[in-house]
Amino acid sequence: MSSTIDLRSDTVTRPTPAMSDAMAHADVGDDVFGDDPTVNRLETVAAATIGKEAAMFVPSGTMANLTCLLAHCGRGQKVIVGDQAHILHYEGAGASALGGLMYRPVPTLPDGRLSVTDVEEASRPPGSNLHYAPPGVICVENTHNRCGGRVVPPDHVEEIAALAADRGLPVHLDGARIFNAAAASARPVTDWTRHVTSVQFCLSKGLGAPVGSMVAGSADFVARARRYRKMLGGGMRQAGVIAAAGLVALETGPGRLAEDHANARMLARRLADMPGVVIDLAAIETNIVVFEPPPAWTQEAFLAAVKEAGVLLVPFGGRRVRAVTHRDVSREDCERAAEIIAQLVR
Ligand code: TLP
Repeated sequence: MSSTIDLRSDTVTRPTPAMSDAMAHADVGDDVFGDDPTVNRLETVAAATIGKEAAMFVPSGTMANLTCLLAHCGRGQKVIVGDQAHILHYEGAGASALGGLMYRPVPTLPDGRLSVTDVEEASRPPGSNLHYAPPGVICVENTHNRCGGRVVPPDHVEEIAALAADRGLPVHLDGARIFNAAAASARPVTDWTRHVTSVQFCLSKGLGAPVGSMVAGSADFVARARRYRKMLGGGMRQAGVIAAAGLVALETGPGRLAEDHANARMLARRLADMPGVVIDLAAIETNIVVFEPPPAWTQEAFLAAVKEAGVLLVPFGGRRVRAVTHRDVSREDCERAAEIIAQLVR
């Protein structure tokens, strides 16, 4: 048993034996020429699973979101995005730095939904008024990372999509953890994806693959996104080696997410019992646990102390810290992490 319990992210999982085996024996070709059979199979399976016409394998969620924004918008257009969105906070401003796009943040509600009246305002067509940047795309996120893994309900996505359709705008879903949303609500992922024009989801988060994300949408859209993937350096040649692990992740990952969610709930309940710890138990819906250490601790001192004691967490804005459960931490690991934190704050 490893002595460190790594709860920094669900991105830290190592390939399972089945993934390693699939990677070692992957049938490969040159994916830039379109002839890597394993990548092609992953793209076909991913498109069918997510309910879209076509899909494209990309190295990361960040590149997935960026190819989508570039494929939806032209220079000088607005990306309407929640003010707590991953796209806004953690993706290096790629859309403005590389694409000449403008992020137009709108308020995110505590449960991860967007303020619809603000989206309405931000997406208004400029008409003949030359002052305003024209809107290019509206982005939603699910599960919502900075809101603590909240599940954004399908009817909210439907509402945003209806508004977008009125304005002739596409909707992009950052569904890095859409399978967690599906598992937590016992609904198919298509309950969300059917409302959006494009979606990205990560193979390398809860699903447990070592690398990779998928972009999905219409065949025309994905063809456009492929040009941007190449432009960004994401044409990966014998990528079947990693796509093979992605196929295993897609097959075996969704079915076990409930376990991560139960572990997160257990950890959250234990934290809620610790004096001074600030946590909203009602907000724990999936595998993300956000909390504040007792006031006697600075965030830095708390993170350093838990690390010293063998538990890795990450800072998460303000005084908040984040723990994420995943395939490589067991129930016992999570119980031990709770015990370690309890002893520290006692
Ligand atoms: N999120 C990472 C960090 O960047 C914070 C994590 O540990 O949670 N969309 C969402 C909603 C994400 O949470 C992430 C990664 C991405 C996109 C980007 O994916 P990668 O890391 O593959 O570029």
